[in-house]
Amino acid sequence: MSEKKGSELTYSDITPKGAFASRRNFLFGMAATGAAVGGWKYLPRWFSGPGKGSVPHPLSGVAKWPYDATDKVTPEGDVTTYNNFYEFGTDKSDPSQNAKNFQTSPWEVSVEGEVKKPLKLSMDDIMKIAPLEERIYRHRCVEAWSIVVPWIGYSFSHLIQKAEPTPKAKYVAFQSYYDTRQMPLGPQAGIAFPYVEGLRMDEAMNPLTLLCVGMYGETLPNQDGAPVRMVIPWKYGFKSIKSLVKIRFVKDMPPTTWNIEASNEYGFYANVNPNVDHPRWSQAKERRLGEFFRRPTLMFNGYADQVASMYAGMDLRKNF
Ligand SMILES: Nc1nc2c(c(=O)[nH]1)N[C@H]1C(S)=C(S)[C@@H](COP(=O)(O)O)O[C@H]1N2
Ligand SMILES: [Mo]
Repeated sequence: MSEKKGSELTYSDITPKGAFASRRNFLFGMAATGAAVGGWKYLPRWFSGPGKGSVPHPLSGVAKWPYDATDKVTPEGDVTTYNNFYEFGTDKSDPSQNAKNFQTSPWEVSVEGEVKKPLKLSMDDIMKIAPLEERIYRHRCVEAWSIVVPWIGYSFSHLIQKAEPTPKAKYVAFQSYYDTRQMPLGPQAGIAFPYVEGLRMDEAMNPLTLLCVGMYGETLPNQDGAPVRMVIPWKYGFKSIKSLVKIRFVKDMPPTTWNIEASNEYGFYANVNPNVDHPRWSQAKERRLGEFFRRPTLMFNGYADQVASMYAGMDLRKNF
């Protein structure tokens, strides 16, 4: 195809998967030269039509982030078919099957609580808060499997700044979408919904904490948390809450789904820690999807330089 600037791309440029790869590389190359940032657009999910669910579509003008994990990126097909998203079923293959018709447009995220500026954000609003970046992060599930994913989003701190938390805000509480009409398997999952999570304010402000709207060059597939999720790469995967609808700034440590279900197994912090075993299995190693041999798990999932100082003086065996 002929080369166009990110801002010149039109709907007709939205191409099937294979043909897209070359343009994706081109766009990231452009961003690296500093030309494309700001030209991004959130393209509506029009092409599957109402009632048929939504399918991922390319995101343009995504800048390259300079601190990527250098591990081999996990094949997209693994990341989109091996999921935890209990609202759509508890088997790893369930979400890709059962989230196909999940309606994610229109979408609204409510930002509330201890803030000077409560917000009701549409996806278009969310896409405008900060320029999008592609960030390759390692992602480690508490179940000892891991993936390496090129996520698309921006530091959650940009949204925090927009909401202007008051000095009383010490934690951020997150809540996922939940509706049994769209998630009929939810009641059988054995855990309470809506799914809730939380971060301490400094964790939420850490530049690694990503408000995520896409992966592999496109908007998020439903099974990976469309249309907007959190990604917190130094914590076990269950902290990275999907399909966000509520962000509440609060005074006290908020309840979190897996801690509610089994507080002896899942703590609030959930920092990846090879030295603290899960009561039922070791956390020393992990299986990277697509690989055969297990690899050692790294402290803070390899992000210690960026995050360890936030936990200085804390007993990480107690605060697991
Ligand atoms: N709403 C919601 N968010 C969720 C979950 C879930 O069941 N429901 N599972 C969590 C867990 S345990 C993991 S490992 C990651 C998986 O994200 P992925 O499927 O995109 O790899 O999502 C997390 N976010
Ligand atoms: Mo997980």
